Amino acid sequence: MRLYGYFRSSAAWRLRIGLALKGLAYENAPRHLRKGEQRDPAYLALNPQGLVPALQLDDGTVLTQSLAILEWLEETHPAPPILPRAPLERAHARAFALAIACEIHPLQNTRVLGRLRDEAGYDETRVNAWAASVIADGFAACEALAAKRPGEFLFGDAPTLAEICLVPQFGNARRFGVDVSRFPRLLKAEAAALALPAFCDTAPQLQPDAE
Ligand SMILES: N[C@@H](CCC(=O)N[C@@H](CS)C(=O)NCC(=O)O)C(=O)O
Repeated sequence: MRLYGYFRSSAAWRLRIGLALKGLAYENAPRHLRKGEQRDPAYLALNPQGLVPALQLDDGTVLTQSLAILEWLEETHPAPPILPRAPLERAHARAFALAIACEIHPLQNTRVLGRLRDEAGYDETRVNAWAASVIADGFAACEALAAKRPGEFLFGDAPTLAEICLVPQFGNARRFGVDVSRFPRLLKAEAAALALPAFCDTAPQLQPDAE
């Protein structure tokens, strides 16, 4: 398998975590987002959305969208599971993951911040403030969703899609200067996850393309 990603891409980090949890090896194929390599015609032929990650299987099939790929991984390599067993808990874990992947992350994505600079004339301070505020608002909702969850992890005694989305989003939160101390339940889940090699060994700064 070949993983098209970028060291700082939180969506690609989700997949690195999922692959590591499942014990699956892959070849790294970084695309430098700030140099625009996600828009190279050869890459667009693989993923017309011009986004990372994409996972190319050994038969050439290309999978896109991190959560769809993680669900595919769960279906094809069920052990260890990355979703709770009970249907209701699975729905809650998926909802938490989607709260990050659909409602927070897209608003601070490279191309959205680029449009704020190029079309709305935002300077760097204002761009970073925008990113920080959408992450902080989203994390406040996630903290409320998670507040009454017992234990270390959010949905049971092992990490699920929830932590797989949460930990990389914390990376973005800190990068944009969000005061993460406001989110104690989320921090607890992050700490539990980062104690595991699948989370800490796949961190952006440890990637071959890290700068
Ligand atoms: N919903 C997509 C999001 C993918 C995504 O937004 N990736 C970012 C990096 S984290 C990207 O490729 N951005 C490039 C750009 O905006 O041009 C997924 O979960 O895979």
